[in-house]
Amino acid sequence: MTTVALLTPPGIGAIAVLEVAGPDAWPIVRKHFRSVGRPLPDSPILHRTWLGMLDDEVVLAVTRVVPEPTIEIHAHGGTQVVKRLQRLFEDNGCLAKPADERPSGPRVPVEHARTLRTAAILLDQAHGAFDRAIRDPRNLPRLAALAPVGRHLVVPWKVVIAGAPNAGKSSLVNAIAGFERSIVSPVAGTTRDVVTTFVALDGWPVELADTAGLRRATESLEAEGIALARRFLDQADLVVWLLDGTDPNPIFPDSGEPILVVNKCDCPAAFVPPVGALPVSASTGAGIEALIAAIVHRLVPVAPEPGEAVPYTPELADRVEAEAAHVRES
Ligand SMILES: Nc1nc2c(ncn2[C@@H]2O[C@H](COP(=O)(O)OP(=O)(O)OP(=O)(O)O)[C@@H](O)[C@H]2O)c(=O)[nH]1
Ligand SMILES: [Mg+2]
Repeated sequence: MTTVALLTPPGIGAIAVLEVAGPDAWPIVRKHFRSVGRPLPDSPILHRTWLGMLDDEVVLAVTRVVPEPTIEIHAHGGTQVVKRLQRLFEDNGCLAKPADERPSGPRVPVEHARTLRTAAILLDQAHGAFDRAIRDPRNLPRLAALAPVGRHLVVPWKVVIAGAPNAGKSSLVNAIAGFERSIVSPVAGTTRDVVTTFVALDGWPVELADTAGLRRATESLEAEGIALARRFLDQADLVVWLLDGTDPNPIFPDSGEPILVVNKCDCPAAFVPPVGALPVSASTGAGIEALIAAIVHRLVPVAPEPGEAVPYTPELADRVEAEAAHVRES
């Protein structure tokens, strides 16, 4: 049987590589390929390449002749080009090999990783780390402990920076991001919309949301910004609540378990900081590294070792947690 398989990951890339393998691979390629240089010989020659047209412009490369001819077709990477080539070979009697022949679980979405660290974890799973581990029920507790990481290998964690107007929320986002993402001004009520910024914290993908200062607004535009901020707070994986260290009447959070931060520690304090609050200065950068470490610790209490199994999609994470809970209760 002659087969056709996509070797490159699905999705848009510069180049896509298809492999046609089997007894009829060479006759089918010869029938449809128009060389722009030397013509194709009657039989494939190992490691020989040709440039030409096969529906679109492609490079042919013979990668094996025994036990069966195997030809790589390097084409432009658009999804339509790939689909047309796959269809051409299927119409000529080739069997389409699924891109994903992994025995259990969905395809590993390596191409959607946003950071090197998450890409490395997803690659470990593409090489079978999770598939091997899930076969042994003794691994369930550890897999369940890594489920929170598994949920965010592709989708960033949402961290909302909240607090009173003028506390320094926008300044803090800029200090963490390392560039001027949000407008900073001494006027209370500067930020109206929610401004999101993608950052990698210790290699983990995080979306920081800078919000409108939470107070009783006197005009409707600011009130809308505050309502939007509250919606983001409800959906956040973590809230960083900023207190203005120079404000004698700071506003404290009314619910949740935020990381409490006292900003403007470069100025004399106007109140005794609450126990456990982290002192920072968004202006000088003091305390920012410790704050990033605290955020990472809350988001990723357990990090996988290199090569370790991780349930790599939200669905697998849910499944593993449910199975681990079931085993604990039985
Ligand atoms: N001394 C000092 N000033 C700061 C610090 N962080 C922010 N500021 C100042 O505080 C003022 C308010 O800063 P913003 O970052 O705009 O505060 P915000 O919380 O985003 O304000 P709103 O968007 O209005 O809610 C600006 O004048 C900043 O320069 C700090 O660490 N130290
Ligand atoms: Mg602001």
